[in-house]
Amino acid sequence: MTGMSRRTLLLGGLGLGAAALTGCTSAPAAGPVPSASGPMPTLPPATPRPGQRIVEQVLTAKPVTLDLGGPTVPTWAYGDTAPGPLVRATAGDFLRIRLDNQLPADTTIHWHGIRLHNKADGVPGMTQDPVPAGGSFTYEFTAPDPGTYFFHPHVGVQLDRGLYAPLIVDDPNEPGAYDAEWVVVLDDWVDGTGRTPDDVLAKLIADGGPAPSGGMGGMGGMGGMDHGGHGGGNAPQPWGDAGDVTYPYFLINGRVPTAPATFEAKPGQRVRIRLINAASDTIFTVALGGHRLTVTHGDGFPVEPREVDALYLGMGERYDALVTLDDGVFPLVARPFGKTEGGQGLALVTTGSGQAPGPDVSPAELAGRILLATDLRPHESVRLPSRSPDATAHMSLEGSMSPYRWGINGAPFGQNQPLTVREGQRLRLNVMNMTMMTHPLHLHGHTFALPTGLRKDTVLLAPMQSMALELDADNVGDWMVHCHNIYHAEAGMMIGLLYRG
Ligand SMILES: [Cu+2]
Repeated sequence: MTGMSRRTLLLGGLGLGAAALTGCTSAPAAGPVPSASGPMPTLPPATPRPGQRIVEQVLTAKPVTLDLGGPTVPTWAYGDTAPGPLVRATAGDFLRIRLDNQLPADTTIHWHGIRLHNKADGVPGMTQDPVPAGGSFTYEFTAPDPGTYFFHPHVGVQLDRGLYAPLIVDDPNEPGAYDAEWVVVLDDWVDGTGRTPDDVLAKLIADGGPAPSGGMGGMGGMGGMDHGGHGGGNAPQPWGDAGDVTYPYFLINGRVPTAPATFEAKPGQRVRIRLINAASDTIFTVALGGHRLTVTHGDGFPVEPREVDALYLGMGERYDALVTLDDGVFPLVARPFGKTEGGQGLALVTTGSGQAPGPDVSPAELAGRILLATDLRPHESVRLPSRSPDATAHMSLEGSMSPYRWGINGAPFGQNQPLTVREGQRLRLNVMNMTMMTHPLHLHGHTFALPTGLRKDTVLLAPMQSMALELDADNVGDWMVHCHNIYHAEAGMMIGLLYRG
């Protein structure tokens, strides 16, 4: 396929987006289908192919009062629960999801981790206009890759409300050698407890003091070193200072640990656990008491299976793990890393009789072997082909608590120079974390390869850590690269990655 016809396909997608904006939900006739035989992988189609299975769903974002298992909180959610309704498809399906915005604010949906058509990516001001209060927008895209994903707004700090839900893309070629599957969504909760996430951000900025005049001049280089304000030096390894916000609750599947969600199974059954960290400011250490977990997928992509006692999940990360269940009642714990208030996240796994563990239970596995993404190797089927980079881009993660400002390459988003790439290039991103905090770095529309070859879309970068990430520029559009601490992102720790001809 020539570059010209590839561009034609993209323009077809633009037209579709405009139709959806005006409320027209009928799909235009399918355009030309890109050939699969070219040197480049095909673009994810923007319109359904003849015969393609279509998954349709309506999501209503609205104010709601949620019962977290005792505490009741006014918040915003997709429907009447948080996490919101599961969206489930099979790889290759076409998703047509209408967002009805009943919030008193603009919103969008970002389909986190999906290699989708750019116009469905949900970034206001970059891939679409925000969906106004009372408005609706239909997201239409093919989900090309199986895996565990989730979705959330890409507006302000709305992610830290109840606006998140899992998106599971099944693999038609996977045998599914397990008896049950559990989707486990982790969250840190503050909304409706006397503060909203907007209040939290305003206070972080106010407590950080006035910004120096003259813009971001102080942000470069070691600007992050003045982030010593809350005990980073004494925090346990490996993540140092891992969060800015004190939360009253940590939730698993929307429940506090005194009224936990319960998963039931039979002893000896093999379960696939799909873990999603939908938190805004919290890295979790996850363990299932009395069990070891065999990690099989990271951010949706298969890995060489690895048995661990526990694993870290940064904000926006997902892992799948298999476990063969013992007989009894067991705690599934999500321990917030480096936080001393608010307890922990807890769910129960019940296969027989036994005393339910208390909300503060501390399984021995939390002190065992804890998986880092850098310990994993990719499954050979998803390893990027060996190739020298055609281009290199540098990303310096910078910022400080006082003033509360975060940025990339010397300036906050909107003032920094976007990264650029040409279609077809292998791009090396040399990322340097120049701060004393850990940041989960997330790339839209692609997965990158770690130096080990591990394919991910979100990776934790420890204080002062550098990492070379590689990606194939196979999805034309304007994309974001950003910290998935939503407060850092909103304070400026984002940068564009734009395809240029
Ligand atoms: Cu960050």
